[in-house]
Amino acid sequence: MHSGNAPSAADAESALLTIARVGAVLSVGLNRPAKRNALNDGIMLAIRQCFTDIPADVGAVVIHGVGGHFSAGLDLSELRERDATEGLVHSQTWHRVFDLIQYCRVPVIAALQGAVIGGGLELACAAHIRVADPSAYFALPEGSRGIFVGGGGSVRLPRLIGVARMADMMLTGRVYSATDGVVHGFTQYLTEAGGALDKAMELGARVATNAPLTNFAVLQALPMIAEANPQTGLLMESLMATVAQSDQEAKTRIRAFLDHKTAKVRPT
Ligand code: 1HE
Repeated sequence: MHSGNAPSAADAESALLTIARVGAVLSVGLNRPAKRNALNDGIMLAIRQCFTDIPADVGAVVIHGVGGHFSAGLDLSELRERDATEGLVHSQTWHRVFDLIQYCRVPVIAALQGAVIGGGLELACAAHIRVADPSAYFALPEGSRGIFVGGGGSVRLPRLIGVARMADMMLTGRVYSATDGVVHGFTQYLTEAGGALDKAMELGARVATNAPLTNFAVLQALPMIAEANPQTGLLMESLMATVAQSDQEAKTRIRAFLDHKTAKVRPT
């Protein structure tokens, strides 16, 4: 359990995930530390179940790795047993599970430490915000294992770091440090040692207070708009802006600002 926050009575432990509620934030821990949180079929099913059943009063999810690592990626011991057809089905299953994260009703924040490798990096890419501590490192050893990414990495990762950087990682086995990771777009936050989970929980608590329509717009509309042709995108933006600002929540919040009852924007 992360420091400073007592879990509620609704906390649940399962073998493959640790799940805890801290206020409006659901903390989800990958829990195979002896295997560096390698992603086997069981843990993928547990993630699918967890993200299918996000309680209505949860406002953000933080996903992290139990032990010193986020995830060593695909459980390679399961790969040995798959033929080509099973491989396709497996990859598409991963796509569906990670889509549940990307298109989650609430923001998902990944707290990263240690190995963020292969499928572990693909999982992290499906989150909306990534926070790393200095121990985190990023790698795609698929190239040296004779395989390819299969969890949406070739779609999501180039949008963060660019195709050339991803190709280099896969071809040469290049490993990026946490410091390089924040510079090159793998993550948005770099914390002090051991601070990723607490920072992610702090961010989770904050984003959970946003107007639900704002979070919807950022999670569901923004990525679609960014991929659309400009004219379609601009129209979608106008429609989304109109829906958001006509919501009572927006009116209340803007009134609070005009009445000097809410925080101003200040430089950091
Ligand atoms: C694993 C896995 C795994 C560890 N599958 N069992 N991913 C990789 O190619 C990364 C492979 N793992 C490693 O390079 C290292 O294990 C780590 C850098 C992550 C950690 O090193 P270390 O020294 O802390 O631990 P370790 O002793 O190597 O591993 C501890 C145990 O975890 C050990 O098992 P044990 O029974 O001997 O104790 C390891 O075998 C086991 N383990 N990683 C299975 N990945 C949808 S496509 C996605 C494609 C990919 O993700 S490819 C990348 C796969």
